[in-house]
Amino acid sequence: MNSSRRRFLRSLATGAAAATLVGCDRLSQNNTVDSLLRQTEKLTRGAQRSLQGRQALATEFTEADLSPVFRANGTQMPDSDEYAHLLERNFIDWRLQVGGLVQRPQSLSLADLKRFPSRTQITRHDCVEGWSAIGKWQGVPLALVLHVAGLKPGARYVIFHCADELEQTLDGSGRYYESIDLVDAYHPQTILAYGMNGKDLPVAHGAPLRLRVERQLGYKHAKYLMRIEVTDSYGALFGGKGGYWEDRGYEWYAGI
Ligand SMILES: Nc1nc2c(c(=O)[nH]1)N[C@H]1C(S)=C(S)[C@@H](COP(=O)(O)O)O[C@H]1N2
Ligand SMILES: [Mo]
Repeated sequence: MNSSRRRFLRSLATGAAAATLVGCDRLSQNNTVDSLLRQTEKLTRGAQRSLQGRQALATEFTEADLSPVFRANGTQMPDSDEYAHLLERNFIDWRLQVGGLVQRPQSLSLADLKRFPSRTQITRHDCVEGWSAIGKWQGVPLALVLHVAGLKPGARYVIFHCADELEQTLDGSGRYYESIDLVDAYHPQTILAYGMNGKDLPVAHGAPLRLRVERQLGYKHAKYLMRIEVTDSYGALFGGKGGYWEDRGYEWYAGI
């Protein structure tokens, strides 16, 4: 259970205990208890609201709403020999590594991922650069992959390591990566997508696999996934801010 959910459940329990006290005159006449009850109520409401806020679903659209053109942004073809070889063989040799704070590290082929139950969703993608597009995405819920791997105690974030260097550097510091917390990781619309608009995910949009994390802005939706790492923090990775664009000044939580 993640910490915000734990906090929420704890506040519910406190709230319930407080509610049973409300009927007791002697106690409610006491000002301290009274203000305590009011505070608890406020806390419960706050926790509930923020939790519902994070867990609410993004709007889903219909086939009729699909954008005729879905722009590709950032990397549109990773510039490495490794990626070129994977693409040449139609990603037969590609594996998604799942490691870090997990009980059972995984190495999953595209065929493995397609054997999981899949989810299809038509959503609007919003890029900070000021454009949006509606697309249909098919993939495996991240929650199912995490369930198979099994989280270890201390797990708080999921890091997505990508195949592309958006900024070409000698030390590899320009490699694209992203991170989300467990609230988003277990959100029902958070999927590892291998299909777009009814076809295999095109190279320009992140083949063979990309993240869809529908409650957040475009740059969180890491393309060209190679490795998923479960961690207790993201501070030690790259620039320490949790993502390629975050390291260059963007918000880590890019909620929409
Ligand atoms: N690996 C990788 N993921 C990435 C990017 C990138 O350059 N490399 N660009 C991000 C940005 S800013 C956006 S808006 C979306 C664009 O997705 P699209 O090319 O499918 O439109 O991917 C995001 N994920
Ligand atoms: Mo973007």
